[in-house]
Amino acid sequence: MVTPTARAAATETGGVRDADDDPQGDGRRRFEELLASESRVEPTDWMPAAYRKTLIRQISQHAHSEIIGMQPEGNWITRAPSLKRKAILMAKVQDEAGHGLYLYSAAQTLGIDREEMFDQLITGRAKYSSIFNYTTPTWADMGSIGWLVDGAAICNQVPLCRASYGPYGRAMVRICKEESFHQRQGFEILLALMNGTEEQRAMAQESVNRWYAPALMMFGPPDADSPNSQQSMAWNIKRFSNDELRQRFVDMLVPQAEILGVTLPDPAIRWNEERGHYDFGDLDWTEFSEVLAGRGPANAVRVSRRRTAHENGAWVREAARAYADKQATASAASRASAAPEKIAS
Ligand code: BYC
Repeated sequence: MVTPTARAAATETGGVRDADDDPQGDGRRRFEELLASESRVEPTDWMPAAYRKTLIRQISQHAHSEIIGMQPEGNWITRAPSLKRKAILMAKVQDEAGHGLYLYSAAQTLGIDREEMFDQLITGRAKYSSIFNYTTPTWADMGSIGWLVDGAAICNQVPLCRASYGPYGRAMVRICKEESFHQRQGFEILLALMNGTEEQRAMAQESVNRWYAPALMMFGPPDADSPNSQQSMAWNIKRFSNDELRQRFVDMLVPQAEILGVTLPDPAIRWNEERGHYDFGDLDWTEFSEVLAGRGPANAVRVSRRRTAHENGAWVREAARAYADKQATASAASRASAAPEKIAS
């Protein structure tokens, strides 16, 4: 539900409000103080229109990523190699749905309706993480998604727990705890395969070869081509740049790959004593642009499945609305009957 304050704020100027409603500048001063003291901005605080808009953009894209992200793994629930693997995968996919719900709720506190966000997603107007436009042809892909995709998500999202917007930062705390379990289960799937037969080892390596570069692209374009980073960092939403986080991720991956016994598909990876980091090769940013433009291997199927699921769920939303209306009528009637009778004087 959108709060009345957020709704009023959002509808004033077609979705966002601006300095017009803060003529004395008190709201802006307080907002700047909150940022300077590393405090949280809450839904009822005044905030600049552009800050609200950026948050709605990032949080809704993040929510969509969680919901679309259920599809590549959902694909393997019926085909997981054992009952135990099936139960774990089902729990993980359910977690992603939960993450989507926390994030849609956080976005709603900024004055956007959930229906509007869903509409943007199913009509192809909203972005979601590029990574979910790749396919999952083998069981090893469940390992790579956990190890590489959830691993990248943790690198990116742990700093977001300190995001200046309260509802977003708080949602991220719980999400990160669950992502950490997801990352380990992916690592463990790959470890089991790497300790298996020659064929299983080859399957794990082939999958890592496909997921490595797209996982590095999850952090977004290089800093020089990232139009939003600087402002988002000044607002304490993002705490590190895209390239800083990508570097952290590679530094984390290399020793883990050694334990797994897989080779990261980048011959340029080597320890740089001077920088104290691993060097790594350039990524194919044309592929990234293609995926963002809707021309990745699975963009069309992801959005169309989401649209079908939304349409098939119409009766559930209708039933929930009818039930809520019935409850509201019943509680209004019981309040009316409990009210003391007026005694005519
Ligand atoms: N994919 O100025 P930039 C998960 C867009 S879910 C698509 O650097 P920003 C999981 C960007 O939106 C993981 N688009 O942007 C779930 C912008 O376009 P607009 C999702 C991307 O916002 C289920 C333009 O490129 N995580 O882990 O400063 C199962 C310029 O970029 C991408 C999040 O959403 C991309 N990879 O930084 C398993 C984390 N990268 O909006 C796992 C929250 C960039 O101007 N989001 N773009 O049209 C963020 O941290 C930031 O939004 C980003 C991008 C780092 C992603």
